[in-house]
Amino acid sequence: MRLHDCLASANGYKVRTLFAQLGLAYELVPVDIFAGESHTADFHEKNPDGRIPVLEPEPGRFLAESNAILLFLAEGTRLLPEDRFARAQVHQWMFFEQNTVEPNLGTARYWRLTGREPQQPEAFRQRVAAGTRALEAMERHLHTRTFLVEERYTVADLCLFAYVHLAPEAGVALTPYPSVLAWLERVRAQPGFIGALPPYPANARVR
Ligand SMILES: N[C@@H](CCC(=O)N[C@@H](CS)C(=O)NCC(=O)O)C(=O)O
Repeated sequence: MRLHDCLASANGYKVRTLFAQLGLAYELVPVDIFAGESHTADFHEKNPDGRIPVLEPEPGRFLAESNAILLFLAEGTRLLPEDRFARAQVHQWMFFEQNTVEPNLGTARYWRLTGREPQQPEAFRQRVAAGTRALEAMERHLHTRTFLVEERYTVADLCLFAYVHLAPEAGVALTPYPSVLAWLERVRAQPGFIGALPPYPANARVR
C-alpha cells in the first residue's frame, strides 16, 4: 500500500498512526502541498479535491479523506466495532471531527503556526471560539467515559486525538478540560502509538 502524504499534516498523522497500530507496512509518497504538488493534473487524478492524505491500496486505486481511509483500514480489526449501533457511534464522532474539530482547531493552528493569523484576526477568533465549543462537548461526553464509544479504544479516538492534542498550538489551552486531558493520555498509551508530528516546513510560512 502507498500513502500520498505530507508529514506535517495531522490528517495524514491519523493514517500513519493507524498503520503503526495495525502493524501494516506501507510506502510513503511525499507530497509538498506547500509547493502546489497536490494541485497538478496528475494529483487531481488521485484526489480531485487536491488534498492529502490519499491512500493507494493497490496500484491505480485511490482513496482520499483521512476518515474514509481510517474506516477502510480499520475494517475487520479490533479498532472498528462490528455492532451496527456502536459502529454508527464511531461514525458520529468522526463526522463531528470533520465538521467541528478539524476545520476550527486544525485551521486555527495552521494559521497561527504559519503566520496567517494576523491576516484574518476575526476569522481566527471565530475558529477558536467554535473549536472551544467542540472541546466543551467532548468534555461533557468524556466526563463519565474512558473512550468515545463503548468504553473501548476505537478508530474514533484516534481520529479525534489528532487535532485535539494539538489545540494548545492553536492557542486553545486544554487545562479547562480535565476529562479530555485524561482521555488524551489513555489514547497516547495505546500500543503502537507514534510520537509527535514534525513541524510545518519553512515553505509553509506565509511570505
Ligand atoms: N477532509 C480532508 C482534509 C484534507 C486536508 O485538508 N489536507 C490538507 C493538509 S492537512 C491539504 O492537503 N492541503 C492542501 C491544499 O488544500 O491545497 C481529510 O480529512 O483528509
